[in-house]
Amino acid sequence: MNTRANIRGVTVVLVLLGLALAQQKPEDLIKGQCEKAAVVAELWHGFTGGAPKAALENLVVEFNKTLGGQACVRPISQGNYRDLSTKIKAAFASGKVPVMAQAFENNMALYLESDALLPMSALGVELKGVNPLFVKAVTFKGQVYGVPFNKSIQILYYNRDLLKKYGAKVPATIDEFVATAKQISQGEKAPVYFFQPDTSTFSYWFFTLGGNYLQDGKLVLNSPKALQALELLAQGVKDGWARPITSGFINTNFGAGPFGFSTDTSAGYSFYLQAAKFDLGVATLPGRTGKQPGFGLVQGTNLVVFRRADEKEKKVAADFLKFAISPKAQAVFGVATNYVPVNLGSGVDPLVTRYVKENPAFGVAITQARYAKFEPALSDWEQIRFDILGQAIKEVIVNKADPKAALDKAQKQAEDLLAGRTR
Ligand code: FGO
Repeated sequence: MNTRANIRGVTVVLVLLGLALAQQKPEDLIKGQCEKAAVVAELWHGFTGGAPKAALENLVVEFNKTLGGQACVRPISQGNYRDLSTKIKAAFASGKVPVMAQAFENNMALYLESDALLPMSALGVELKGVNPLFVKAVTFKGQVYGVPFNKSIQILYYNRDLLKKYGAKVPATIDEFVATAKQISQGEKAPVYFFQPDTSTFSYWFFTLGGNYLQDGKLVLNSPKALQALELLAQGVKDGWARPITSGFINTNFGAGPFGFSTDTSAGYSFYLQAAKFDLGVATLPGRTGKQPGFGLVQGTNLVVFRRADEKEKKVAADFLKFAISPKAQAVFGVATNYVPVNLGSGVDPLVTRYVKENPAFGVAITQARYAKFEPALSDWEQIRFDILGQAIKEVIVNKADPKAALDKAQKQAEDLLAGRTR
């Protein structure tokens, strides 16, 4: 063969190899693993793509390898998180529940109202080594009903290039944050704090200003702290330093203007990094004082097991849950996604320690997780956070409604809902 034919030959081999590798997508591998399995344990999730979905699938591939083709876990995306809980509620009605699903704490409270979840003790799943803060969140009436799996924490994202241009340092307090955002926005003639006018973003400001959603066991949405948090955001828009992002994720809106800051989930990191045409920085959240960072909202979900599922599937699910919260699995998953490893043992895994050194973002999420708050685990909270409080925030930020009136209205709507008057 002459050189050219040789090169052509090599090219053909490389192309074929490429095709073969391309077919080895985790999704396809799982299909193969489940092909002849007698037991298929479905895991319904709310990841739609990117690093989180891929990392989950990679974990499943590794787990399935240990089952030798007899049984398998099959992850099924049901859309986003809210689509997921809607589909699960529909599955309750139709009777076709999966064995496993992702669930927020308030989803768990709802599912528990119909006694739909198995306690971890019944499955022989122990949560030894799991961050107690996350364990507490899945504990209802003294029983643990799920394992924390993909738990995120809000962090501060910033544009290092822009900060450099204005000789600004990373703000450590709310006052510094507002002053810096104002300074840069004036220079850029455009608002540089990107935020989604929703309950997640609001919760960072609310918690950091000292707010609490539950007061003496009662849900309060219109407290003075809530008003202060909402007014601060509304003022930011009025003063030209805060830009509301009303559709899509912040990382899909970088083109909307100069991005300076956001206060967003750590799990967004891989998406931000991919979309950013600037030097992306991350830090712990600005605090009320300089003494400690602000409080980040814990989001992301837990894995739960449904009582009504097939017994053989439950056994596979139990083994998968044990695997999913192991220090190694959490280290691999956390490094890939910037979710906070739920197992404290992951911290000593060389994968994590090396990664923290090389990728400060991951270390920031782990540090910020020490300053964390949860939204209330009320069974009606999902509806409240999107359709009542979330709506009120949008009314104020987008339609310029009066903050006090909007929160008072939200409080009334929530009370009516909780009292069963509007269901
Ligand atoms: C999301 C949602 C809830 C509840 C909070 C609840 C329901 C919030 C917030 C509403 O896993 P997290 O931290 O982050 C998600 C992850 C996987 O999709 O990556 C984030 N992501 C994805 C694509 C992208 O381009 N950029 C990006 O950042 C994604 O947000 O969860 C945070 C966002 C929201 O979904 O709009 O949790 N949330 N509490 N959802 N249903 N119920 O009680």
